Amino acid sequence: MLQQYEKLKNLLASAKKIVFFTGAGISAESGIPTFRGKDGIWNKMKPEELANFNAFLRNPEIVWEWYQYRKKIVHQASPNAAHLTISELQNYFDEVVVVTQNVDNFHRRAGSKIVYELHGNIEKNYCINCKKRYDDVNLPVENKVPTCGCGGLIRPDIVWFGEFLPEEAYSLSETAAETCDVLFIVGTSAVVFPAANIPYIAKRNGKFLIEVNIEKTELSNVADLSLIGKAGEILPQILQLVKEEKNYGKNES
Ligand code: BV8
Ligand code: ZN
Repeated sequence: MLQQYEKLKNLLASAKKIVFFTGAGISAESGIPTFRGKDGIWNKMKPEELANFNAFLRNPEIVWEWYQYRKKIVHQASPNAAHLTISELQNYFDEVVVVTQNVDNFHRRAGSKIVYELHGNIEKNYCINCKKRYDDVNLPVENKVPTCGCGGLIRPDIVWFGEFLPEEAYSLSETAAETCDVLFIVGTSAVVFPAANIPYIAKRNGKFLIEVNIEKTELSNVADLSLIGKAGEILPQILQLVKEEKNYGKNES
């Protein structure tokens, strides 16, 4: 472990490009419920009942109610130390790329500039008929389903089960995993594909993988370093390490 830690320190001192692959766990300390944890959303309802297109066609009111409820939680919450640390790390590396499965927009709200959202964004919507976008508007829902001028139903721009991921975001994420120096895996159970391919792509390309999670996951044995603890506590420690390494380098040169 110590040897891996030393390796991480040296890598961070020389790294130019780092990637953060994040899941619901990074927003847990902001009060956003995760999906599969003990108090996870899916424990109360089956994702198939809500996060899929047929459920939406069958029962658009329920699906809209669920997303309005989650949007309200997101709007009343804020990014936590983990999101803010990733944003601050942009001052110490040429490139910090965030590849997130989360739809809560917290990485952008925390100041991260390069964010690829593999499962969409809860602030964005579009018409299922003419595909017209209804982004960043507070749709007049009041328990009825918003409809487009063309008469089509408006849906959240979120990737549901059985739906393809946004092509550009996914291919940019693959490239980031192939070309980075270090990839952090933060707060994900890594069971949802193809998003969970990203860490494996980095591994296949010989990148150093660090996992940050409150418990072991499918990826813990794939990662070079698996740090058990809260993202909001561990990531600030990584930032401290980077500051020491980068300042030390400055004094030396
Ligand atoms: C696709 C949007 C191609 C909704 C989500 C059988 C039938 C149908 C499909 C499949 C199947 N088998 C496999 C599939 C493919 C399926 C899939 O992977 N299913 C899994 C569940 C088996 N994938 C898909 O359907 C994808 N599309 O394959 O398209 C295709 C096309 C046509 C036909 C066939 C195939 C689309 C997947 C996207 C689904 N949408 N969300 C919404 O958000 O409302 S998935 C959902 O899971 C969220 O997006 C979430 O981000 C994602 C992953 O979950 P996590 O982020 O990891 O969250 P989780 O709660 O699981 O874990 C939290 C972690 O944090 C835990 O490890 C916990 O320990 C940790 N943690 C907690 N607190 C902290 C912490 N860590 C650090 N600090 C803390 N404080
Ligand atoms: Zn329309």
